[in-house]
Amino acid sequence: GPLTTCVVTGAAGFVGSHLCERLLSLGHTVVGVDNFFSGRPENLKTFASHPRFFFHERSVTETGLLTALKDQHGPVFAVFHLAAIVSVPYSLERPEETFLVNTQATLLLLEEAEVLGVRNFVFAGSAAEYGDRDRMPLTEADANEETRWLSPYGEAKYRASVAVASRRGSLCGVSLRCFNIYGPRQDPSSPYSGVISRFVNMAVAQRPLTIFGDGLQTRDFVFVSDVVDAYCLAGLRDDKDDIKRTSGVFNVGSGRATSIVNLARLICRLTHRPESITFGPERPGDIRHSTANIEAITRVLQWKPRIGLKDGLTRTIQWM
Ligand code: UD2
Repeated sequence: GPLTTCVVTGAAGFVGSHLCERLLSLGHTVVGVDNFFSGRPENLKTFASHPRFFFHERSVTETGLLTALKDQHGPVFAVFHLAAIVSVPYSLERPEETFLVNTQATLLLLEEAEVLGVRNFVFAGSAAEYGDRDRMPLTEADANEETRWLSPYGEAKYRASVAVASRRGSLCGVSLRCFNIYGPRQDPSSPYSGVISRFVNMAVAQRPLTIFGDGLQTRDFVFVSDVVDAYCLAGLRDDKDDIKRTSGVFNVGSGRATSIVNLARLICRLTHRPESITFGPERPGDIRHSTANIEAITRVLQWKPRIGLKDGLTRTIQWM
């Protein structure tokens, strides 16, 4: 495809930083935005001084942000909007702020992008949009107005996803509903960090892995480079792909269920540690199961996950 200028919000985040790196390596110019609310400067280290990378420490809630970026860097082909309040527990404490950042700022950015002639707008959706469900796997239509969300985070992401996916104009909007993403740069230090970053961190430190509940709850784990593949397929489509350039929402997952206890055992094995696992109380607000149906993204974007769990864990362990 042609070389473009892309805006990545949340550029200093776990996924955003990997996306910037990939876009740069494909030859694109990348304008990164992050206010370091949860993003970390160290995530930018490997590409901060790249000649085609430009960084702005700003919030996506600032009006006229995209216009200012366009004035400075020229026409923008794609906006990858990953900046958000990313913590579910924080969203329960601060629902208004969550809707302001995760929903309202997205709607304003979307409007501005359309006015500025941006071709593709790709949004970081979440499996949290589905709330708690019994029937697996989850298909895109399973999140709807009847859904009972477990957090403002889930509802705010849902509202933004719907707005992005219902775009019918010159701008194509895609929401990628990501399941449990893992890989290098995922911060293991908070109690709400992803289970894989926590388990790998504990195993490497020779501490026991703590399972919340019976460990039979399942999740759909998808490696960060596979998620970056999906972002690029959605955001870099050009005119030649016009017939296929339709707005929509797509699950991004492995399509496989892994129980937390099997995950813990596998991480012990891959780090050559004896199985040292303890069980604690179930975490409040936890959903039981979560598995993605990935037929839609496979069909429309020809995306498929390439890194299996064992391979992805090995890479994460090496990074740690
Ligand atoms: C994920 C997302 C969250 C939201 C949610 C929607 C991450 C990090 N979080 O939350 O943003 O989209 O999905 O449903 O991707 N666990 C342990 N021990 C630990 C840590 C976790 O047993 O030390 C369990 C935890 O109780 C849960 C499972 O592992 O049952 C996964 O937890 P998580 O925090 O990695 O992700 P999840 O699915 O709650």
